[in-house]
This record gives sequence, structure tokens and C-alpha cells, in this order.
Amino acid sequence: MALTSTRVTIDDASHVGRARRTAARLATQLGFDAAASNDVAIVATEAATNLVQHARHGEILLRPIVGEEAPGIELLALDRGPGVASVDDAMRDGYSTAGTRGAGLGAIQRLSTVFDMYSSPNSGTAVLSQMHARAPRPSAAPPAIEVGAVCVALPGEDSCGDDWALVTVAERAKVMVADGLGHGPVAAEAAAAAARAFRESAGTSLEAILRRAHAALHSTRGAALAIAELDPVAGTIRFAGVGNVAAAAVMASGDRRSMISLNGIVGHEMRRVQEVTYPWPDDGLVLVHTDGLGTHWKLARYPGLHRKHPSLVAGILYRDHWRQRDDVTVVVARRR
Ligand SMILES: [Mn+2]
Repeated sequence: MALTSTRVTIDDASHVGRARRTAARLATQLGFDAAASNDVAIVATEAATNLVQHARHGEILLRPIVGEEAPGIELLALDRGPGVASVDDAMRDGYSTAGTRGAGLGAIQRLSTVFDMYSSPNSGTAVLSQMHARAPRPSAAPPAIEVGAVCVALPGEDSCGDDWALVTVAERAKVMVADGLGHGPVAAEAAAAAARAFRESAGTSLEAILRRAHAALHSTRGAALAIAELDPVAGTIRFAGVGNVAAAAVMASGDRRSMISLNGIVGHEMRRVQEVTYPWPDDGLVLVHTDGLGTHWKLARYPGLHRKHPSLVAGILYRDHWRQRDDVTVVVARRR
């Protein structure tokens, strides 16, 4: 299943139902039972209602979570409204500045397996909820690497010309981001072929994966492609990229170290592949994004965001730096 996000823009109360129906449909597709689907619908309703009441405009992003024991749904509610002065007060049931915000956030948190939130008076609010079809087995150790992502199609297109994928082996993870040339269904076909090639050969070297993708994409429009192999024990990021997908490690200090991709188009023109190993400092966030995201983002603009769930980091950069002329993907990983 593609990991692309479904975007529901919320501009007035009549859009809340659309968020609820979209979330419930995704839950059913992922095998949530009726009760769990209903919980997902409640979370989407509360999150969308909050957007209308407190920010007036915003958006809900929904995506599947796969590869864990129980399938899940991730919901991000993003706005550029006034923000909340105190997240603790806002979370307390009964607290409300305009109706139901406190009760809404409390309900979302209770129904979530993972909940996180980032708000600042200057830039707005982002709320994260992850919900799972079944409770994960208590014995299952959480993965050593936490990954968050958004992958959103150009408005007006049904299919997203970007794609991403994640494969975890023991404590290590490989993350792939693909940007099919152009946008729309033809770009989506190329990106999906890249994701397939990645999943089928994820156990091999980065160069081998890129070569396989190059062969697989020959009959498509081609794609830019980047792969990062994250090893939290060795403290390394191994990286290889062809074409314009940006990658960087960002430290808590705001220092940003970019990783280097070579020119080319996977599927059409890939003369050389270069794997480079970079250090992965303990506090380093790894960001990989397509060119739908502007390059002038600065995490230091958002005090405290560095410690938040990676999906909030991805969601906020998307909210504030998406160019809106192209599909956009932002994948963020950190040590748990
Ligand atoms: Mn692009």
C-alpha cells in the first residue's frame, strides 16, 4: 500500500464531515473493525472541528502506517492560527477558549496510541494522532528509530508523483524518497516503481538498490531517488542519491549538514552511484525531502520542535515551506 498522505483542507464547518468520512474509509481499508473505525472517525471530527473553531482554516493529513504488527493510521492536523499559549491547559478537559477545544484534544489523546502536539503563538498548531487497528503486543520492542512523513500530491491531481518507503532490519532502517519527473499519474507510476524496487531489494547495498530501480524505471518517465541507511548503534547515515532529492542531518543546535546526491535521472541517465557514510550524532534529525519543499527552512525557528515526534517536524516544514507547484514529500527520522 502506498504511504502517500490524503489531504483534506478545512475552511468551514461543512468540511468536517469530509475529514471524518476520509478517515473512516482509510480505517476500513486498513482492516480496522467497526469500533476502531469509529474511534478514528471521532478523532478526525474533533481535530477538524478544532481547526474551524480556533484557526478558521487548516488541513488534515491522513496516511497509513504499515510494517508494524498492527496496521495504523496517522492523522496530522495543521494550522497557522493563533496557537495555544499553554499546551498543558489546552489538554485539560473542560478548558476551552472557544467551545470544545479542551474536550476535543483530551478525546483525541485518549483514542490515540501515539499523541503529540506542537504549538507556538507565532506559527500555529500541529496535532499528531496515531491509531492502530489492534493494540500492539506488549512484548514487541519499539523500533530504535522513529520515522515520520508527509507525502502530498499537487492540488488537483488524484495521484501523487512522489513516494517514500521504509524498511527496518533489526535496529537499522532504510528510508527511500522518490520524486517521479513532473506530476500526476505518469510521475506516480515512476515513483511507485521506485518504491517497489526498493522494497524488493532493500536487503542489498544502496548502489544495488539504485541499479535495480534504474532498470525498473526504464519504461517510465524516471525519477529522482534518495536512500538513507540509518544505523543508530554505529552512529552512521549511509546515503546515496541520484537527482534532486535533498537530505540533511540537523542537530539540536540548528546546525545542518547536507548529504550529496549526484546528477541524473533514475531510469534514464545514471552513470555513477556514490555511497557516502556520514556521522549520525545522537541529537541528529535526518531529513529527506523532495523539491516540492523550499530549501529555506530552519528548524531553529521552532523552539522545542527538535524533540517532538518526527511526523510533527515533517508536518510543520510542509505547512510552512511547501511550494504548492509540485508534489511534496518530507521524511524525518530520529533515534527513539
Ligand atoms: Mn518534484
